[in-house]
Amino acid sequence: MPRDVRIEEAPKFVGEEVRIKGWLYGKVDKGKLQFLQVRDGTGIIQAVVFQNNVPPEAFEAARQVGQESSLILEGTLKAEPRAPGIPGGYEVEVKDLKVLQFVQDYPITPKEHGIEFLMDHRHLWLRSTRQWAIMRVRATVIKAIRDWLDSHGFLNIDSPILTPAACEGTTTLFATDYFGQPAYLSQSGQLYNEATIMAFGKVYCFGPTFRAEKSRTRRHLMEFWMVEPEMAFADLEDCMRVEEELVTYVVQTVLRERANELKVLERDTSPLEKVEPPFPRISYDEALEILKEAGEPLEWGEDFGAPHETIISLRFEKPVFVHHYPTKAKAFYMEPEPDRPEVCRSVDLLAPEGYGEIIGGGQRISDPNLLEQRIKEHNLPREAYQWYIDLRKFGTVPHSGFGLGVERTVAWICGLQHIRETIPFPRTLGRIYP
Ligand code: NSS
Repeated sequence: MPRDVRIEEAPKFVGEEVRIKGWLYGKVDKGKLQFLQVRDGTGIIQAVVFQNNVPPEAFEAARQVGQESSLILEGTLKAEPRAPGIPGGYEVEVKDLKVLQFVQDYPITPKEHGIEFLMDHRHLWLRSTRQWAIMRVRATVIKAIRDWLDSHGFLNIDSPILTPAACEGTTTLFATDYFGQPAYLSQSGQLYNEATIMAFGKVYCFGPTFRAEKSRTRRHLMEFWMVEPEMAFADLEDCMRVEEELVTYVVQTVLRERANELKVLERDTSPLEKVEPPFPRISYDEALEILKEAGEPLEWGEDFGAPHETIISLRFEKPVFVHHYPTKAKAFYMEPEPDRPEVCRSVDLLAPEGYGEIIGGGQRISDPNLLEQRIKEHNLPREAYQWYIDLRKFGTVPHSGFGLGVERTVAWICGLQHIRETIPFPRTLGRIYP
């Protein structure tokens, strides 16, 4: 009996009789020899169907079968250095073949398609090697994040998605109806994390977050995934140290475990190989100097736009921390620097090669009176924040945390132009299909 084998395990089963279940990716017709490229979700392998080796109906099926037909084949697995595939170098000498469904006119062909067409066919586009490679990197990024945090004393405590109030600002919320009361889709779990660290010390939440920003850029999604670690008894420096270790672990894990996928993406991995602690640290003021030298001066107090981040990140080979932003440019909960309250203990991490911000975070206000004052200054409804103020009244401690956007991180590691390819079914401005 042949053994069911997944293509990614092919190297382990050379010389054995195998059965592979998958779909036709491509085909070369050489008369009595049909070369089928078969994918099964874990890779692509060449299946060689020779007329003299298979029953006549199996050979006829191989001749007729079209792109994305579903099929099951059996044969001998061989090492063949010239065979294309992922990983290349293996082929199946087919002894039998059964087609479950003959497909004709699969809409996505090897020719070039426009992006709108591909996005309309996202449900099918995910089958192509490039999208396949990106999703496999994404899965590894997510797993590496969890592995690192789980093994460094962080407890996974998830935060609610339906929330009564804003976290980052009210203009970017998706509102819904909660039995007659307004409710909003969460834009960050941070405020809840600040409650749970006082119960568990170090935590992280990891889930989907929602931003109703009307931004049509290469970096914005309406729905994206964010991991948010939060730590009690931690200051801005502690926060940066955790960020650089976590990001390094994620990048090195992808380099080690997803080399085939990065090859499919034609990613030059040399910049990624340089990612290791310590990352350079510059202040907001120093960043303004860089922008001035680059001929893109910015008024002190303004937050960076994507072009500014690109200029700064291109100056460094590794991800770069920009810390101590102007207090007025950041959220109400940022701890002001005691000797210079016009700047706060905030930090963004900008990815190299022009990618820009992948993490935002910093140290939170721990004094209840200062927090109340800030809530007032920002015109936020005090009642909604009563529980958040309570946290500063019952055993307050210095604490810090950050949020890393999964999709921006995947875009950088994969070397993609646009964030829309980093999530299976992207929600962008003007698109919620499929
Ligand atoms: O708005 S952030 O900068 N920060 C927060 O939400 C904090 N409350 C996180 C925290 O300290 N716990 O967003 C953090 C990251 C940001 O650096 C991006 O990588 C990503 O979340 N992000 C996005 N990715 C894709 N699309 C959109 N619209 C988006 N907004 C933020």
